[in-house]
Amino acid sequence: MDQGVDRSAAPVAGVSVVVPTFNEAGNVPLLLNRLGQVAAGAGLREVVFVDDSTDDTPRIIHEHASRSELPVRLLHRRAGERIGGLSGAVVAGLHAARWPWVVVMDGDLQHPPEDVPRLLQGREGMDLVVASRYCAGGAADGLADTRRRLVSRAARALAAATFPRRLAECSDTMTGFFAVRRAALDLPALRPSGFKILLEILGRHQLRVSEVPFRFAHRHSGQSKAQLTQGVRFAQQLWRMRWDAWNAGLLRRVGAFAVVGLVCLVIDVALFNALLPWGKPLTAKFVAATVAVVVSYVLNARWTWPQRTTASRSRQLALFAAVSGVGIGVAELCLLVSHYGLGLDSALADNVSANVFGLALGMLWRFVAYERWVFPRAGAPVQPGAAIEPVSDPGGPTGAPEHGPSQRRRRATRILCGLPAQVPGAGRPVPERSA
Ligand SMILES: Nc1nc2c(ncn2[C@@H]2O[C@H](COP(=O)(O)OP(=O)(O)OP(=O)(O)O)[C@@H](O)[C@H]2O)c(=O)[nH]1
Ligand SMILES: [Mg+2]
Repeated sequence: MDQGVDRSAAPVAGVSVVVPTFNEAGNVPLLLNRLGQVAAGAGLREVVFVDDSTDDTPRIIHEHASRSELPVRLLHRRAGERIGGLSGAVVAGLHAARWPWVVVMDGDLQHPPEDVPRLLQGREGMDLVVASRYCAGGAADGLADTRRRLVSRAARALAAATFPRRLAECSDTMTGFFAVRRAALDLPALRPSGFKILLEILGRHQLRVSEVPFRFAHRHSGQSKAQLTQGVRFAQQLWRMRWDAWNAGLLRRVGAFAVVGLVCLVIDVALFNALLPWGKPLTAKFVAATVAVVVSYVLNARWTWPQRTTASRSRQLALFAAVSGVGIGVAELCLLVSHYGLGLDSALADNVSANVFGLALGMLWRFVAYERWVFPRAGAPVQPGAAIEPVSDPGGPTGAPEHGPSQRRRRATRILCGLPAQVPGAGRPVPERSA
């Protein structure tokens, strides 16, 4: 899922601001103005509008970009090109952004630009900083009415129940206001759809997350685009993410576990037979089984549960051996029940009970026990109200990798304007791109 993602802490440098817009002509001028006022202090280097508007928002962006303190870039997606709606727009913006950190925020001023510096101050040592309405100090005043508040609460509860480990501690998984270290994201792994891009990001990555409280303001101008159909999309998104996580993870682990089991069986049998000529079959079996358990531990730790590290390898190996021992006990128990309990004492019956049922149940026990106790999941660390430190602003690009959009998305987006930087040290020249 997040393979190939750079986990090192990138040097903190410039910031791109990505703003998805859909008919926000009445908000763009004030948004640019207010962002411009905090730009220098917060290290903002560009604003990327990803616009799906059907009104004159693109024209307004053009007009006001020339007066903006910040370089402005506009990706306008025409009808037929608006892949993934709002979430797709944010992902397109993440692809287009030029700086190592990206702030994602709404274009209707419900996410106050004045909070951007504080949001970015929470990024030290983190991959993602969430602006939360629901942690201490936050407020959701701007949610239109009680119905919206209830829907928001239910959606958060459902998401937390679906991803108890990854999301439970993040107090606002539905917010569209966050800052993310772009190199920590595996953008092609995202399947954007609907309104909840943060949920998609959290559900498909293991990120270091902190939270900063903010007050969700009232919409400045224009109309909300949130509709009932977003609820259906949200449920579909949750289901798809859960399914993908389960499918990709569990099936792969079961497959690796089975292969390791086979390899270790071969080692066990081969070693036992190699040692038999010494004339000490009990010792031979003990040595062969011990070697097989150690090899099984090493291979399972490396292939089946590679991401699940532990503080103490020796303790983990001891637990692994104990679970394996119980697994052998399970096979013995099957044989005991069938041979002595049920009186099925033929060679065939013994083989079926010990080597079919016993082996299968033993394997099942071992897989579940390894998964749960020997190689448990760590869970995503979330640090609400993380330490706030002054933002550094070295003032130049850090050579952030270009996450160029896919060919398909390249065609689907067009940059209509790229204006020169007016912030000291801001921005590389923004190339014009056409579809
Ligand atoms: N590019 C793009 N932007 C969108 C789309 N839908 C909504 N937006 C933008 O996403 C942001 C959030 O949308 P809103 O309609 O304000 O949704 P909301 O904040 O959840 O709802 P309200 O609280 O009622 O405002 C705004 O900047 C919208 O203009 C879309 O399909 N494409
Ligand atoms: Mg809004």
